[in-house]
Amino acid sequence: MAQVDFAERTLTLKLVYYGPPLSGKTTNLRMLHEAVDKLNRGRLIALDTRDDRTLFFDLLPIFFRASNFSFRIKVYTVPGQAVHEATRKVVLTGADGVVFVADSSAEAREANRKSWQNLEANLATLGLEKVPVVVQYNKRDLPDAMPLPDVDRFGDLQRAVQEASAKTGQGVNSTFFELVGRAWDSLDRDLKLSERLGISSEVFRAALAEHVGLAPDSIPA
Ligand SMILES: Nc1nc2c(ncn2[C@@H]2O[C@H](COP(=O)(O)OP(=O)(O)OP(=O)(O)O)[C@@H](O)[C@H]2O)c(=O)[nH]1
Ligand SMILES: [Mg+2]
Repeated sequence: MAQVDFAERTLTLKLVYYGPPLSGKTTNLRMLHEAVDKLNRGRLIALDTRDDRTLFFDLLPIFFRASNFSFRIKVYTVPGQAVHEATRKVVLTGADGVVFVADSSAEAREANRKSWQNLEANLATLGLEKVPVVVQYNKRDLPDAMPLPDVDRFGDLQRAVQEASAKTGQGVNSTFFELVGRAWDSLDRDLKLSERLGISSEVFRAALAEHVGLAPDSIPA
């Protein structure tokens, strides 16, 4: 759950990139790191083995101010490999929002489904069933990417999905915006953030856009 300190005027959000092995979670974080103004980010911590598989987690801290309030966003990735189940649970604890990075290839269908089930089970165990989850279909650039109408919507045919080719950065920022926006809306419902901080959702989104290198008018609705 987000940490809000009304006296100190700080809000800390925890966001987690989840998904099957090699779907591109760490790549999303690396491209996000590139996109964020140097003044608004901390060091990207990537803990991987020699073959680039995430061993523990990655972390990118992002911070910015809006209306005299300090926002801190801690963005994590989990390791996708099955063997790291305990780590995934620890990283997911206290999340305010999740991006599920699915692999667009037809061959990855089963791996996507297994990871989705694992996410749902862990969210339930941690009491996080209401946390917003944004689904991203990554690797749209590869020839074996499934056409969008054919991709798994994980039990909700109306579910919106984000398209990305994280390797080139395409779709990375818009996915992040969708997630942060939905995390804000969800916390606003629970904690009356807009009212208590005197910051509207639009002002929050515009300040975020300014600091992660997107013009406010290009933010997806
Ligand atoms: N063609 C293509 N390759 C990608 C894309 N995104 C990631 N990759 C590649 O896929 C491989 C795995 O990417 P990672 O970001 O390390 O995957 P991960 O989800 O963090 O993997 P784990 O940490 O093991 O769970 C790397 O070789 C990336 O360069 C993409 O959009 N297109
Ligand atoms: Mg990784």
